[in-house]
Amino acid sequence: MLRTYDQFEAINLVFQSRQNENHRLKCSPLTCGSQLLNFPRHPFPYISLTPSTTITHSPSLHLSANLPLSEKNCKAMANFTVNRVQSSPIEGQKPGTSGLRKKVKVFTQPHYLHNFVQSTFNALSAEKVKGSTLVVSGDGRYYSKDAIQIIIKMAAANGVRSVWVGQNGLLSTPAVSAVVRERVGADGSKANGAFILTASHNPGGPNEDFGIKYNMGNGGPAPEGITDKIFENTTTIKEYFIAEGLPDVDISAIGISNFSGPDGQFDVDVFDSASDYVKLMKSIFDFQSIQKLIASPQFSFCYDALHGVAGAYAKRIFVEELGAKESSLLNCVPKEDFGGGHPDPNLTYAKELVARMGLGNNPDSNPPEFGAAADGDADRNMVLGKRFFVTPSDSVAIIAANAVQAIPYFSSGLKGVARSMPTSAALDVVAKSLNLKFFEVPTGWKFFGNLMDAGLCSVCGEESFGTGSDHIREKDGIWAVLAWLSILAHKNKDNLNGGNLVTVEDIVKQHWATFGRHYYTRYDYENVDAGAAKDVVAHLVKLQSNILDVNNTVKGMRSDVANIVSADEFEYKDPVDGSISKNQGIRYLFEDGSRLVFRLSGTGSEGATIRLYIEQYEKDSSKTGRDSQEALAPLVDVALKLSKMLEFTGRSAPTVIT
Ligand code: VG1
Ligand code: CO
Repeated sequence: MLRTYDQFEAINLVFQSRQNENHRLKCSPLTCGSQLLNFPRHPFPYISLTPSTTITHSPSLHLSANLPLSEKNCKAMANFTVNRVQSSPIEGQKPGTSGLRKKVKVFTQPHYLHNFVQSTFNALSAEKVKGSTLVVSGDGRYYSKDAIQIIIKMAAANGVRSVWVGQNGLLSTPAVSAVVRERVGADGSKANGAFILTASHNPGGPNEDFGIKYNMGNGGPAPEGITDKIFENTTTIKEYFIAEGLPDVDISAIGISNFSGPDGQFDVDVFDSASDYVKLMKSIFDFQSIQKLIASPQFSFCYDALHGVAGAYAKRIFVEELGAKESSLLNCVPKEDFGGGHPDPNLTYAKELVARMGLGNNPDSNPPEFGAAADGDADRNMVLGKRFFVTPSDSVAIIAANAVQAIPYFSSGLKGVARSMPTSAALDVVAKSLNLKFFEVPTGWKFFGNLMDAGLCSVCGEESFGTGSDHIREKDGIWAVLAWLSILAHKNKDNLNGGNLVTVEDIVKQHWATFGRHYYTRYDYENVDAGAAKDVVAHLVKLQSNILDVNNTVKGMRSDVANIVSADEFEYKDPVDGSISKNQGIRYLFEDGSRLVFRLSGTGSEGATIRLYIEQYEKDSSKTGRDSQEALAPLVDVALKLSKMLEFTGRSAPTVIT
């Protein structure tokens, strides 16, 4: 009997044999079980079938068999072709500190996303892309779902073998990193890279930001060598490839869909967004001891996901695994527009949490002992104690100082520690005292990856609420919270049933008493005119050529600051691959260890953001308890006058003070 299926439709075929014997089936293209039987160059081959064989067929499949086939039990398979679409370069696709971030309106113009994705595939080279497994997901912000379908189709057309998508397209940035490093596919495959769809702490929604970045097989952001190549490709692109005839994949349901194209089989694997990450966290921390802390009547906890993707993990980890109350979760339902807020966990934007913790305007009268927040893609963290803010630069230093005792993953010691240049030197003091390798890298997590891959660094952090370790290759907001809970659990292990709780504030103050305190503040001037920002930079660089003059000017402004001993633009030579990154921030270094650092943000999507970082070290433990803005007032004054901030930008105050 001969049956031919020319059109795509979900037909099911089951091979039936009266004699229970093996038969041959003539087909093209065809998959049989999980085995690909696609012979584009050899149409109509014969394959052997047993009565139990499941046949998956594709749109223009021609089947002819000498046996009756019933339409049952087989999954349909779409057959797609590759469409080459003519395109041309679009300006401004240079990835910044962490990927390409632009307004949704920019991303949705014809060819915009396509050009960037194809430029990335081209930068990775066709041989590496063909047959590879790619993770595609993000923080769920507006336009993510459309972008995922486009990337799936482009991946298929570029010969990718499998695309892995977190359910509903949700995966936090750290979870993507964990999935790339740890997850094993149904067929034993591992991921080769990932597109992360996020603009992180930038707002989302039709009038706000979208973003995309590529991560490598180690789970970390593409290094500058690759991002430079991607950008170069965007300036010369002439065409991109996209699958024609591939239907949109339902990313709301867990399961694998199979398709077939000119390069063979193509799968989309939709999986649970949290399980791989939760498993990894359980292998790092002692969940039982954290459970005891959370269960203690002396302790109380709250967590604010600012409607970012962290919500998808917070419930699983803090409530289901660790026993926190549901009511301890704030804004933990991920939303496309982050509820209209700015998903940036700092004292300005995490207003609700700040009030709940007894800080800011309208503080709660009975705040919890511990509070934390995450940004849109859950790689950042802000840690607060009762009426107490922990500076991120202190946070990484405190985690490093306590890691070996409090966190099982580090029990055999730290390989080394690292911080970004503008981050305070609190970590340096810990490294020195514990005799650890220490590295200072430019801003952006991509610079930590090489150190970790080379086994040189275990814990690292940035002043911008980013903390993490070599368990993955991204900063990790929930990891940082678990690290703090572990430290609290460790310090309180003997007094959870009555004794006095060692609080977050106690831990920080004890740290200052031991290591000294780095007073620290950051001023952000957001959405400044780009020309004005360039002028500030040019002015500050010019001043650096004559330190003597600068010191005279500074002394005229304030006599109560130390002398500047050197000034430069930070340059970094990667100790692992020798690559050099220039112009990574303007530094003024003072005799007493104080620093002023100026740099332009690389994550904004409009205008320019000037960041000013101010730091001063106080060793004398009797002087570590001052208010940081008050302690830093003289240096702030000098920084603003020296940079002529008001004159150049017209701004008399920053948008955000941290
Ligand atoms: C900012 C931070 C930087 C961080 C980067 C990405 O960059 O300063 O420390 O690595 O954001 O974080 P910039 O160039 O704007 O200063 V995230 O959470 O946006 O991935
Ligand atoms: Co982020």
